[in-house]
Amino acid sequence: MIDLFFSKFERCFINWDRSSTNFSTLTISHFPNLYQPFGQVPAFQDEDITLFESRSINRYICDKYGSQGNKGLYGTNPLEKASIDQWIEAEGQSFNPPSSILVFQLAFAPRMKLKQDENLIRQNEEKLKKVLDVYEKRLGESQYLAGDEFTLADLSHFPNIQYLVNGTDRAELFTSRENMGRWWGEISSRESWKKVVEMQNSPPPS
Ligand SMILES: N[C@@H](CCC(=O)N[C@@H](CS)C(=O)NCC(=O)O)C(=O)O
Repeated sequence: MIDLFFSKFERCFINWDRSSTNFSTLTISHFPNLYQPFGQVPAFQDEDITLFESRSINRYICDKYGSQGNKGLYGTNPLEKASIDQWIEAEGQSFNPPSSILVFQLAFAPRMKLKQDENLIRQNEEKLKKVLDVYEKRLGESQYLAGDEFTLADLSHFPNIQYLVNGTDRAELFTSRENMGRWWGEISSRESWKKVVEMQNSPPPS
């Protein structure tokens, strides 16, 4: 059994039975710092190891369990892996900083009844637009970020885009760009992603 702890707010975590491709959510009573040194989520437990940092967790799952699923998700040779890694890094270092601020300010702050910071929103929208111009060019050259196959590089962008497209009024940041809109339409209609969204929208487990 593999546990992906997703919340220190007693919300839920994902319980993955390795003998199948099924996931289920469970509630945990607490999220001890034991699992994640910064006290954040996610953390990942597999047998006797515990990992933190979402992108490292993703790479580990692909390397260790690739043969049970999409074998090419994290590439099958060093060059493919490097091509995927460069876009995972672009996500972590260029895309995530402005987009995660926008997710918090636009999607979460209103739900948490927190005041939105208009300056921060404006600044990060400008930053994100510049990053998306680079993505738009790239997605005009290949079907997916790392080439013509769907990979972990594309997958790493799902969560923030999902929030911004479906949980805020800023969808057009993505959908108004021709290549980006085509790419998002394609990847977000994958059955596996639809299942994740369904789980995310379902009430917390009791
Ligand atoms: N770089 C870390 C970021 C972890 C992170 O920022 N987690 C957020 C949720 S997405 C969190 O736990 N926030 C609550 C807190 O910091 O108290 C990763 O990708 O795993």
